[in-house]
Formats: sequence, structure tokens, C-alpha cells
Amino acid sequence: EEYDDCWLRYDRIDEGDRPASHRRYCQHAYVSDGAPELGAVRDELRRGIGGLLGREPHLWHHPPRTVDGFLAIGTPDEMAVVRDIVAVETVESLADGGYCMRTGRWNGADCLVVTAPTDRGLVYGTFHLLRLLATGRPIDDLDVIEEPATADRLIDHWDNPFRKSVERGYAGQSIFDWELLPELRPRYEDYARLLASVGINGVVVNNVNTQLPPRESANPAHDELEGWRLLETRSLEKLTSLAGLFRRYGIRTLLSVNFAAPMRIGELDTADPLDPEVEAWWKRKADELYERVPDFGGFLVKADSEGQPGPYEYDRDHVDGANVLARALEPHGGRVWWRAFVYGSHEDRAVQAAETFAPLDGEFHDNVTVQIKNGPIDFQPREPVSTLFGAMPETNVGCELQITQEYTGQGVHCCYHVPMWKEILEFDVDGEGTAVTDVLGDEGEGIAGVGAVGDDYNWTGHYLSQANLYGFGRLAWNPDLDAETITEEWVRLTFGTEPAVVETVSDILMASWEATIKYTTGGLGLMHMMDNGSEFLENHYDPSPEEWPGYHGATADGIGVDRTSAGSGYAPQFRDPVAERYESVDTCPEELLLFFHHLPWEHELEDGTTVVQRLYDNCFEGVETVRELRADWASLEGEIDHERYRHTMERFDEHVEHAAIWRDTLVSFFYEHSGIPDERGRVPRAN
Ligand code: BDP
Repeated sequence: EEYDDCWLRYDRIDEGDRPASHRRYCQHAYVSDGAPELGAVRDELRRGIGGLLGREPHLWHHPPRTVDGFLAIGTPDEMAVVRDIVAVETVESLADGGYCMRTGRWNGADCLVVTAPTDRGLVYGTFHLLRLLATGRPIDDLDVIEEPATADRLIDHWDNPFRKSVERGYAGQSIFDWELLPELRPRYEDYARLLASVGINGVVVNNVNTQLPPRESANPAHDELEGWRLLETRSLEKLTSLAGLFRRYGIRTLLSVNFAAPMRIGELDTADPLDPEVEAWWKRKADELYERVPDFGGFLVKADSEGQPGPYEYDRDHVDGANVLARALEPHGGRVWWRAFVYGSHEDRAVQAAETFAPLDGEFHDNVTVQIKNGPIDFQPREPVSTLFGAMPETNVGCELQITQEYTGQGVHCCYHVPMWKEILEFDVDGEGTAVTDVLGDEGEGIAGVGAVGDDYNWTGHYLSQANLYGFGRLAWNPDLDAETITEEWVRLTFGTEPAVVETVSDILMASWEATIKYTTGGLGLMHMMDNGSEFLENHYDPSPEEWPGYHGATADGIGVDRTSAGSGYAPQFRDPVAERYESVDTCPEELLLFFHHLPWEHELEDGTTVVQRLYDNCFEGVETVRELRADWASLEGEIDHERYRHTMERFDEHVEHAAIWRDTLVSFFYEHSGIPDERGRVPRAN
């Protein structure tokens, strides 16, 4: 089976282009024995150093003698050389996953130590070292201390086991083959390497939709969604095998579970979370799981949301629902990730999550994390941040981001999400400098990304979408990294260090998100301009603004949705002064203006342009930018390998065409409702 190496290419660097320190330190490596993670470290050193330097390192089980330099990788208690070069207290004070890298002299040789309090940290340290080598950085004067900003950094796969489809996946079928498991595909290991190389430490292997919503089940065209079956005893052997592989890379395995499992899998006639038999069922199931997978991460649950079962059916609330699962996992160190994605009972869905969850603050068990989507709607190209991040101080919260490009061009458009995620994670929730990331800092909190990989050769459908997976991991590890740093790192690892290539690809990525926002929304905060498709899980790719009057609020007199205190009340859910800023038309930032306000088409923006004219201009500008990005990509012909050049070029051709379709649909829509022509005459008048 063939597939791309993504950012772990380890292409040979010519002797002349590489700092002398690489060879001096990396020809010999003393790696401690024991834990499975150290096997992964050794394999990676062979691959990485073997590739980059053209010769595999000599691996030692004791400190090498009579060498000029060597690597020493292990925990302090296992290696005297580590203790001599790095203070034990420094290492021991680090959080799980943290590590130190430090150069020193030992027994007449130069020595580079990679050490950590846990084996998982050694894996991360090794990948960091290889990243330095691959990007051509010198390593002879290192003193690095790294620690993850948040304890849990998860990928949520929306993969449907058995039938292998991926909900909102644009890169082919699921990489997980549950029919074949417990037999392992080589690809799993390479996936684990990619994830560990950017610090991901948990993988939820199946879709949050574990059964088909009732309204759909009547449709014979759909196979059943059967993710709930993974909790069956006969699936556990498969899970055990996969979990064992991920464990080598410090990654814990988790499952999405069906709240009605005691009925679907067990023999009970209720799933009432307060029923003692239900409680006992979950406990038995957890015991059974942990017997096989002692480091099992826990359960992810979508309950009472879009047709998935939940506690409401029994007149119980989300606390009752989450806590019964939490009690079952607690003795084993597992965690419940309980999603806050609920809507349907309010005219404006934006307000519902906070109304439902904020009053429950403080009632969830310690091993429950409430997992909140970044915004109040649903992964739209740009949304305001969810008010829940500032509303549950006594609860462990997690932030759910979308790596897959459901609403941002799927496998076709180039849209780099890192700048969006920076905006979200840096958002000041209280106006006093408390960023979303600060809310995520405690034990039991974290960041989850909805996965983007599939069985395609290039993993993510679009080669440039690999950058979203890379960037997600890097940001989850350290949200303070700036977008430019992450981008440059990815490009250097993926396309090499030639300055013109690095600059061109980085610029393309950095410009892509703003362009997407413009041609898919008009850039003033409109939601849901897309096609919902006619059946379950379709589309979200083409434009179809007429479908969603309640979301964009377009009428003859104006556009936008009033979400101030006079309207649906989303703005006042923020804490002051944030609430005040959104509440007033004068202070609301232009890019979210129509999210919070319904305004006349001819309302004047700060520079005197009217709302409708700005919408026109933005749509045209967005497409212009995409044309420029395509031209920039075209300039790389001959500078990068032909296959990646060609594949991506074809994507750009389609991107330009499709962006123009978006533009034309949106501007006609704005014109039809407003009756106001484009000042620059670009918008076709009604026919
Ligand atoms: C929406 C998707 C849908 C998911 C749902 C969710 O369109 O496929 O099931 O969110 O997050 O974005 O549960």
C-alpha cells in the first residue's frame, strides 16, 4: 500500500547544506529500554536520521565509548548521563508529555539529551529533534523545555465503522478497517507517527453519530450507522489491537458511544441514567473495556442532538447523563467528553447551548469534559466564539475545532484553518485578557479536532489540507505559536527549504481563509449560505442562500440577524465589555456585523460604503484572491515534484471555478433581495 509521507519525509539533506552538528550528535544514540514508546523512538531515529543523514544511527543500550558525540534519550531514573546533564527536578516538574532537550559534555564526548518524566514525552522530544534536523537547524547549543498547554489533544474521527464511510470526510474511506482488525494495516502506524509528531495524545476512532437519526431510518438508501456496535464484546478484541498500536506513540484510544447502549447492546429496557441497572451496566462495560485496554481514554457522547438518544427521554438532564458514564470510567482513570452541540428548541440556535449548559456549571463530575464547538452555530467560515467558554468556570471544558473542511471547500478549495483557530483561541472571553486557551488549561481540559484523514494517497484529499492537521496539533500543543511560524515549519518539512517555495506556499496558505470567508459569506458575518443537500449528510459545498432565511435574515429591507438583547439575545450572553461591544452597531466588528445585527441594505459602514456594496465587493475580492493563489501555485512548476504540483494545480483550477459560482450566486441573491445594483456594474441585473 502506497501513501504520502506528509511532513515526515526525511529527505536526504546534502552534507554542505546541513549544520555539522547533525552528524556529530546523531550517528550514535543511546536509548533506554523498556516501554513500548521507546521502541517507537528507536524506529523513528532509524527512519529520520537514516533518511536525513543518509545513514542510520548506531543504537546503543549503554552509553557509547570512544565517540565524538551521541544522543541520549531516556527518563532520568534510567540514565545517569541524563541526570548529569539535566537537573532531575526540572524534568520531574513537567506535565505529562513535557520534555527537555539539552546539550552538554559527557565522558569526553558531546552529548544531546532528550528526557521527560514520562515515555510519551520522549516520543515528542524525539520528533522535535527530528524536526530541527529536517528544517536544517543547528543542534549544538540546545536548551529546550516544552510542555503541552492543555492536557488532552484529541482527534475526533467521524468515521463510520464497518461501512467505512467518513461523515464530512473528503479524502476517501475511513483508514480504519474494522472487518480486518485485529489485523493491523501498516498505515495505522504511519498515522500514529503523524499524530505523535505534532503532540496529539488521543484518538476517538468513530463518529459521534453512532446510529441513524430516526427520521432517516425509513430511507432504505442509507445503510445503518452502526458505530454503537464498537462497544459490543466482539468488537473489543479489534479495539485492543488498535489501542496497542497507538499506545506505542503515546496516544490513547477513545470511543464515541451511544447513550442507549444498555438497550441496544445490553438487554435492558431503559437507558435512564438514574436507573441502578443502567448504572451497573455501564460499570460492567467499563470494567470489561479496561481489562483489555488499561489506558483507554474514555467516551465521547453526542446526546439529545440531531436524533441521537440521550437523557431527555427519561426527563433527566445532561448532568445525569454524563455523570453515570463518568462514574463507570472513574475508577479506571477514564473521561467522558460530553458534547454541548444541542439545538432545535430555540428559534435562534445560537443561544441554546449556553442556555442549556451554563446553568449546569459545577454539577458535572471531575472526569467529565463539556466539549464545546468553537462557535454557536456550526463550524461556519467565521463565527463569533461560543459564549459557553466564559460561562462554565466550575466545569472542565474542551474546545472542538473542525480540521476537515466541511464548510470551507471540502477536498477542493484551499482553506487553511490555522489563522481561524488563532482568532478563536486568542479570543478574550471577559474583556480582561482571559483567552479561550486560558479556559482550557486545567487537567481534564483540552482541544479536540474533527478529523480530516481518509484512505486517499495524500491522506487529506488536498495536499495543502495536510497543513490543517499539522497546524491543529501544533496549536493544541502550544496555542501561543503564531500562525506564520507553524506555516513555515510545515512548508519546510513538506516541500523543502528552498526560500522561494517556502515563501510562496506560506503566502498561499495564509491568504486562503480570508478569501474563503469573502466569497462564501460576503465577509460580514452571515451564516449558512450553503446548500444543505436534500438528504442526510449531503452537500454543504455549493451555495444556496435561499434555503436558510432564518440564518442570514435577508429581506427586502435589509439583512442580518438581530442577536442583541432586543433580538435573540446571543450578544448579552457574553460577559461585559464583550457583550456591549457586540450589542452596539457602532462597536461591533465589521466582520461579524450581520451576525449580530439586522441592518438596512444601505446602512453605511465606517468608510462610507453601504452594507450591500461591501457584500458585493467582498465576494468579488474573494474570487480575485483565489485567482492570485492559483497563479502563485502555478509559479511553482518545476520547483516541487510534479505529482504534488499537478494534483494541487488541478484543485486550484476547480477552486477558481467554484469560487466564481459562489460569488455569482451570492451577489445575485443580494441583488434580488435588495434591488440595489452594484456601483461598479459587475452584478448581473435581474433577468
Ligand atoms: C454538523 C455536521 C454533522 C455532524 C454535526 C455534529 O453537518 O454531520 O453530525 O455537525 O457535530 O457540522 O454533531
